[in-house]
Amino acid sequence: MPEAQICRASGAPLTVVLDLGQQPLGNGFRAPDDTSAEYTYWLRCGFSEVSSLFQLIEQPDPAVMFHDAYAFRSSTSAGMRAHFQAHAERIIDERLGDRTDPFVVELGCNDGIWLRHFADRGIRHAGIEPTGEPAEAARAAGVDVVQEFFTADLGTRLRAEHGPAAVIYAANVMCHIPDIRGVADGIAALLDDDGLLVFEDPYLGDVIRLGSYDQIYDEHVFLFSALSVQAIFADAGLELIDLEPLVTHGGSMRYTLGRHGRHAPRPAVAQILEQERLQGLDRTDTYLSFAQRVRASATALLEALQRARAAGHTVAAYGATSKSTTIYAYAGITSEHIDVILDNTPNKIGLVSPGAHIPVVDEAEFQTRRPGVTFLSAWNHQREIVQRHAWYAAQGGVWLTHVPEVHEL
Ligand code: DWN
Repeated sequence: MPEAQICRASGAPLTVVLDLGQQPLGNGFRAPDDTSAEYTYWLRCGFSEVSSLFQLIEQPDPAVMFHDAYAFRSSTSAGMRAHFQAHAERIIDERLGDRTDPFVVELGCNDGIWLRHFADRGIRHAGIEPTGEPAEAARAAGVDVVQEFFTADLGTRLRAEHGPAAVIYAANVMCHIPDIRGVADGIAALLDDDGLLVFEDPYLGDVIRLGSYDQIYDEHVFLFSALSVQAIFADAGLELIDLEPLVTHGGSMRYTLGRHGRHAPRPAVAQILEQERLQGLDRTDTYLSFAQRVRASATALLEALQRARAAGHTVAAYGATSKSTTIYAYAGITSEHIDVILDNTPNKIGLVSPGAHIPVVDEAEFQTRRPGVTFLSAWNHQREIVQRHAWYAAQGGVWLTHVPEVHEL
């Protein structure tokens, strides 16, 4: 198992700031009758003040996590479909309008939620997607897929075959790639001289502010801040030219970079870098205090679920998320505390959750089961889920969340 006691970006020593113990794979859903030994790894986080990069010490091999039956599908959320459509249209209008035959690349295109809008308009593109079933779904949506991990070598090959890329995009992907320097080199090789690298990921500043430690799991080898992104891409000759805070996934940041000196950075760059220093995102002690809040949050959630049980309630979770795997394993939550997890992803239904082995059932069963208490494990989709099920609270059902602290909605 790859283990880094040194920072993957700077090579500087890491300080261990958070220990979440032995964990299964975040997306390691399995058949209820599967008795094979479950893969686990030690989820510890390190920090380097040299790069300001928050990262996992150990990460399972990418091939173990991102295989052909990779469970997550981007298009399960109507809110996310709208988010990616709006962004694709903005890129087409603002960035591609005056270009002749531009080439657009997305790293980790999953089921084609973003790139399908380029395919629909006949724009040359390539979706890089190593996992088989999501790649198939993207192809079915008309997307041209290259079924590989993105590397420096692939960046060079793509340029030789298709020419330079006007835009390289990645959503919730960059933070998954351990060889971040190799990726930066591949992007530098592929990007047009005035091209843009645009990517969005869960934002470290929001994780610290909200105590959303469930953003930490095997797939997220990094949680980025603007400070760390600036440090990572500097060696590849790229600089930050814009930053946009997003509400998606409970708090994300969209980073826009270009070749050094080719674009005037927007004022948001200096403002957010300064805000991050004020929040202490460049200091080890910030993460050591965060670790204490994480322990308290996990204990409070377990106790809330125990109280629900003691009061005789049936208990469900809403959303078979990768994130909740971290919570269940760290807090010691199992099928003794939660009866079922409701979810709308066809390939998760009928399986049990990683580690905790809680059955995943169709979200349509929410109406018939009417659990007394429902832990909103997909808290990042709160508005979409809670609004759609307004009947639940109206009939006395209780939503429970752990963000920003454990409380009833
Ligand atoms: O970075 C990642 C993000 C983007 O997606 C990946 N590493 C893996 C995955 O993380 P996650 O599983 O924590 O993502 P979500 O989007 O929080 O998962 C939501 C889950 O809830 C999905 O299984 C779908 C389900 N869901 C549902 O059943 N009904 C979601 C919505 C909105 C719904 O209405």
